[in-house]
Amino acid sequence: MPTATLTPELLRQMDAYWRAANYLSVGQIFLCDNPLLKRPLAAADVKHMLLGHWGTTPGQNFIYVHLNRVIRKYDLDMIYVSGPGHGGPAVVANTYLEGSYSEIYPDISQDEAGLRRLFTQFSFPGGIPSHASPECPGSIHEGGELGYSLSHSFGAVFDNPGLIVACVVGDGEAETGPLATAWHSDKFLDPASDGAVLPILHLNGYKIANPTLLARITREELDQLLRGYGWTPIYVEGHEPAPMHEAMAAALDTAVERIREIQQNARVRGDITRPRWPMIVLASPKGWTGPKQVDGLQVEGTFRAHQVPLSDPATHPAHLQLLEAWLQSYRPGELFDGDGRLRPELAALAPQGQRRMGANPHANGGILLRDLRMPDFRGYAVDPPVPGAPGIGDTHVLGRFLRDVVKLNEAQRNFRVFGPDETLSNGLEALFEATSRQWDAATLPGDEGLAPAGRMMEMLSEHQCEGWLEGYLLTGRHGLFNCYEAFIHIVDSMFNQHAKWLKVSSHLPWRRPIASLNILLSSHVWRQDHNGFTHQDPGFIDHVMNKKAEIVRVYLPPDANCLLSVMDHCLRSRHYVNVVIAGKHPAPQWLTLEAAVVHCAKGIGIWQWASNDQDAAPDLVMACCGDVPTLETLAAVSILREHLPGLKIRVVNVVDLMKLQPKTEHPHGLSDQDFDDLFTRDRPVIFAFHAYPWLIHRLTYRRTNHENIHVRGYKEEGTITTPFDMTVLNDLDRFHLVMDAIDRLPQTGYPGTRLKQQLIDKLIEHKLYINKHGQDLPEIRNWTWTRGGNP
Ligand SMILES: Cc1ncc(C[n+]2csc(CCOP(=O)(O)OP(=O)(O)O)c2C)c(N)n1
Repeated sequence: MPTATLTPELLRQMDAYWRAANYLSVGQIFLCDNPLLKRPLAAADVKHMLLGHWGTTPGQNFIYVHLNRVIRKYDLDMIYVSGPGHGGPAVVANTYLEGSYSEIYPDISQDEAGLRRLFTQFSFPGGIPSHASPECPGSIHEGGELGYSLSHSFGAVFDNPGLIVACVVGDGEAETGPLATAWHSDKFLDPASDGAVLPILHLNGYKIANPTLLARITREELDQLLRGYGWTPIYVEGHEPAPMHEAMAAALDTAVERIREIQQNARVRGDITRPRWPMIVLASPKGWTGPKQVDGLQVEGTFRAHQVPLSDPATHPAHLQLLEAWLQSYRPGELFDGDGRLRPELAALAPQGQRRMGANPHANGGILLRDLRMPDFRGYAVDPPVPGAPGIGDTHVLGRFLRDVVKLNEAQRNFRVFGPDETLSNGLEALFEATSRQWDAATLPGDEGLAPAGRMMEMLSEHQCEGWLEGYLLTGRHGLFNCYEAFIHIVDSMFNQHAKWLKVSSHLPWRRPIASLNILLSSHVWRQDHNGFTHQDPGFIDHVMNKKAEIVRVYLPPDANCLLSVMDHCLRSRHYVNVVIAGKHPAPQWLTLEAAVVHCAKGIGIWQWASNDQDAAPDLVMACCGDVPTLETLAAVSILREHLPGLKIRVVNVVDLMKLQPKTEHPHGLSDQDFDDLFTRDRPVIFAFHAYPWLIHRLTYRRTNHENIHVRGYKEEGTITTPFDMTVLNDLDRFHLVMDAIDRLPQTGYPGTRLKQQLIDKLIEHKLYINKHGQDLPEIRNWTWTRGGNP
């Protein structure tokens, strides 16, 4: 429908700018020379290896030039998220045209030589990847793994009231689980204190080799779907450039004005009705403006346009001709001067300075990052009168510390806690003393802890929690994701992508470090008594360990004071993924605060107070990592010291799992000498571990004493049973640990054999007791550390 949004002159210029971006995109995919087509295109001008995605690119170029117009018209603070990030040529082309690219990479200058390098570097060894990768200015979202664009965008606008994220959602991407549920993010946005997300559903109809679902349902169904998610769609549909420019300009004006109106209503008039935010559906041909037909098959407007539509122009003269005609169809002579510079009247269409989406500081969050104001964690310490004194549950103690982190940073609004539905269940109830769960949907009398604005974000989608937090961190803020240990696996893949982003960006000097992604795993494998087997899986850390050592950290604090010390460190750290595993159930407290601080600083250490090898080499090392394994180890040590008092036993506790790796593999790793000092070169080591046992072997296989390291951990035995029985099922209990030790210590002789027989009897007694009483033996429930049986 014709509108008067654009003057004919502006329409002509915007179309030219779009053609320039398309020209640069095709050039990036195909050319290594002759960037301005000053001479007829030759086979030698074409790259040998053609990699990239054309299909999505012209649509994204179209969106970008139109966003530039509204940024200028309304002076918007806007960034661009490319859901189908494989349209990398589009974001590179546009940031190049607006000048932000050359500012960061002066070698890719705005002239003919720069153009040649721009084209050659794309998807080329030593060059840049084909996605909206960290190398690309203005990007906070690589879009390689599809599905996270909307949640990243929402994360970016939380507590950024002036920011609008224009988020291009691929219609294929929209089929993924994470994206499908991300539409609901609109119920978690506070129009008063957060910014806005403008989703642009790019309905180009196809994925790699299939049509997309959203393009093959009726427009009415699509409309109902989007409205059902709470959005107000505005449709822009067609393929003729001129009416499409008109329609897109009008749609964007409507959307921006509606966003402003919603924000005004909330901010000035205090209207807290949940808004129906605008979004745009852009239905345009896949591979728009590209070759219509290749080798007799339709390409434009089909799935065949997805990647490189001309397979090998360098060896295929007809394809070379098609490529030249395609490039010439953009009339580069009208767009660039003889030196390869964008003509000034076109360059003037781009926003200026930091308003350019490639130069917006929100997309380089480290620039905006401010330190958290941190309470002194020592003020939250528990004070165990003796090692092993009962505690209320470690995360409950941590909750008080986090509550005050929230309070102290209320004014600078740069800290949030994310979780699927478990912040309470994970023992962080103290947070509710300081803040609420942000919730913009309806509330009913009797609801608790919900408010239009709050520091906690809870939606039963681990994908949203992770994605929101990533977006929040990438735009320069801080946060924590708390999750049941078993279900963090749901975001294994998102963790991968974020870790990759961190690795690559840490090597780009212009990208400043961002706050670490902190993941607190509670309700862990050993204490899922009421949920049973489905909720028992400690394998996330196996997965985490695959990532670059410079990025990942894994902590298993054995008690509340250690947890406080670890979390204080994590919240201050930069550019890591920190995984912290902690219990929420009442559990013994081992270390005073001072001892905990020293222990956590070392990351691993001998617990002298539990050992008796001070005056001689140990006969045995009892190592533990994790709260429950630590308890079972100390209980085993007390049995050994009582019954076999001649044994010299060393207790080693591991908080920082990375200490076990060689120094050459991880910056935290112990040197071989230090490792041998702790674990000896030849004595048996019984290692009780929180997670799957093979991880410890994987980390220590190069160590001198590896052959003698005997690991007990979770071996996929679980059900609803008592806490102690969970350890028995997996041979991690104190009795098995003692028997393991005896088996490796022939010098224990007959007393050892006799003790072993007693413990076998004990295990039978345990089974009979729990089957009858439904709880653990009193001597297990009431066990306390008595210093090796000599209180
Ligand atoms: C999670 C995920 N699964 C599969 C792929 C492989 N893949 C790359 S592009 C693509 C199709 C994308 O379609 P759409 O989102 O509509 O993007 P566009 O058509 O604009 O290229 C697929 C399946 C991927 N990148 N991520």
